[in-house]
Amino acid sequence: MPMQVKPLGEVMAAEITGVDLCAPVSDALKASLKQAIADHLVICIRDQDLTPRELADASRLFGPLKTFVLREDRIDEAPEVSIVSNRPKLNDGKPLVQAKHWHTDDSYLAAPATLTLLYAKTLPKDGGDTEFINCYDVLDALPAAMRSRVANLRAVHKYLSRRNASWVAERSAEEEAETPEVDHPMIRTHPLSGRQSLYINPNRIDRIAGWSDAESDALLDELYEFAFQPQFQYRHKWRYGDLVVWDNRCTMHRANADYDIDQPRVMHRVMLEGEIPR
Ligand SMILES: O=C(O)CCC(=O)C(=O)O
Ligand SMILES: [Fe+2]
Repeated sequence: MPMQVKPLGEVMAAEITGVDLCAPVSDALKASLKQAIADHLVICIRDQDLTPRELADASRLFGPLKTFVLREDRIDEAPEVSIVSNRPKLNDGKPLVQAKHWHTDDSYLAAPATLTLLYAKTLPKDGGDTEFINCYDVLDALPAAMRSRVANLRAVHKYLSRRNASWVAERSAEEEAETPEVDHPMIRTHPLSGRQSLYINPNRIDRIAGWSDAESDALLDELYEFAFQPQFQYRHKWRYGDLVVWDNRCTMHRANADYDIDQPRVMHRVMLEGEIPR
């Protein structure tokens, strides 16, 4: 069956069917998958049955993989795959929804992951959706006065930022040494599409480079309030077999915490090698 692409909403995201990532993938199919990500920012490849190693191999179709900073979350048989669970080892296995505030992955690094791949292993009966924001649309809709204020600014991103609202795992000394603070432009140009997006991360942005905390807070609060509007969002309802791939360069996401946390939710996750935001 040939690959089919069907948009999942008005804002972004598409469903891909007719693909088996465990079978050999031709160059043409690989190119079509990459094109689908460029066109839709988030894709959901349905009906996959992937061991961690198969997930890593499938992810490599999109580019070289990285290993996650936090050692504890890595899977032994495939170190590029990490576990996102609502019983995280790093919280002593106690129930907790990770990543429940808006963010883009990895922005505390100099070269954040371009794509993230998330594969559903165990899903709650209802809910546990992942929500996305289209940051191209956010920038396009930003009032001109606000856009000109952010035009040449850089934001300081940190693993544990002053403004962070999410639970973050403690790092070992080695992990901490790998994650010094960095700064990135607030308007980012996607190297493939050439389009600009608002590059913000409410979890990890500590302040605007060169600005006081108070001045930074005022502008960041305003930008976040604008960016979080529903017209920029897509909400993914997971099914078993879903492999969702998103582009961190032009989207944000969060795990929806509005479900019965007594039910386990476990995802396998891979990130692609990053690039320096420009
Ligand atoms: O669990 C989710 O829905 C999202 C987790 C997340 O933020 C990530 O894997 O980067
Ligand atoms: Fe994330």
